[in-house]
Amino acid sequence: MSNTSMGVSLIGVPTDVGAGVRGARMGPEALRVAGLALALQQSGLDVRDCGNIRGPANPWQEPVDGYRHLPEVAQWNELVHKVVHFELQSGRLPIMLGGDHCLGIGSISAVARHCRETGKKLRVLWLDAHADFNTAALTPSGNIHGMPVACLCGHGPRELVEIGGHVPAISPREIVQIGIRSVDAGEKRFVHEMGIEVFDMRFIDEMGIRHTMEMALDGLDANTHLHVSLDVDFLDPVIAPGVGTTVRGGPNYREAQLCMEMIADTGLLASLDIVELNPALDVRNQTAELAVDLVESLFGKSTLMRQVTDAT
Ligand code: B3U
Ligand code: MN
Ligand code: MN
Repeated sequence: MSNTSMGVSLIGVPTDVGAGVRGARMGPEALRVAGLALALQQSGLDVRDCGNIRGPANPWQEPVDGYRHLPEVAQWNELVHKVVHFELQSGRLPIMLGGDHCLGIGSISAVARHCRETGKKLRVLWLDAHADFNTAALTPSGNIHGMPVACLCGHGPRELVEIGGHVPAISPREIVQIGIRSVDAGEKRFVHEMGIEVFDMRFIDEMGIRHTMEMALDGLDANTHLHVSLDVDFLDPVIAPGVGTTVRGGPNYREAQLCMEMIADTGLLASLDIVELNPALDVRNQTAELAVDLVESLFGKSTLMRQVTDAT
């Protein structure tokens, strides 16, 4: 390891305005209690906990014109965009502790802006049970955590699509989805129409997680900024019950570990979201502890075997 350790910044975003179930607002604290900062320090990183962003309360209202809480979602995402962009400009690796997945709009628009400013290529790995590609016309719920990928690709309300000033914030070619197993009918058509690369659970079942990750990570080079957006409902609910919208049949512990280790092996991880953790639905903080465990692997903690092999 080099003598200047990499700086990572934890950014707590305690809100569930984009979700249909409340509780993800407690996600940042649950991750802290599970020892995220210490685990990263022990991986040799220079960790700064920036504390929590403060934003509007969850008004807990019905959807209006197909969107629930649009003004509040826009405010939170504007704040996230600013903080994530600032940390990237400061040369640090931002880890956004959600919060629900609507916050991916602010986070990833900031990452994309940073890539444009620095001439980097962007690859987003969207690890999720859901495609999060709904629009006001397609959504069954009005919950904006089901819409961030569509918004980032330019399909959504002006307030969200224009965050960061570049529309669309990302191209569908820059994102790869992994672990998908719950997609609404209209959403499915739209995902195909937009040409998003999706490695769903059927693909993982047939090809295995190793081959899936090899394909998802194909074409990266030293100039690529790799962003991971980890929706904790990506994981099988047997190991990760603390999420608002569980979908059975997700990656198990070993598959999830290999997924993280293969991302770590690229050496290109440059920003991360951990979202949708809902401590109100968890059992003894086990889902937060699992997330910390996986994040350690994502930052290169691997088995003794691998270290011995590397050294020879
Ligand atoms: N597709 C559904 C359900 C959903 C999406 N993301 C989550 N749930 N977490 C919707 O409401 O858009
Ligand atoms: Mn999601
Ligand atoms: Mn999800």
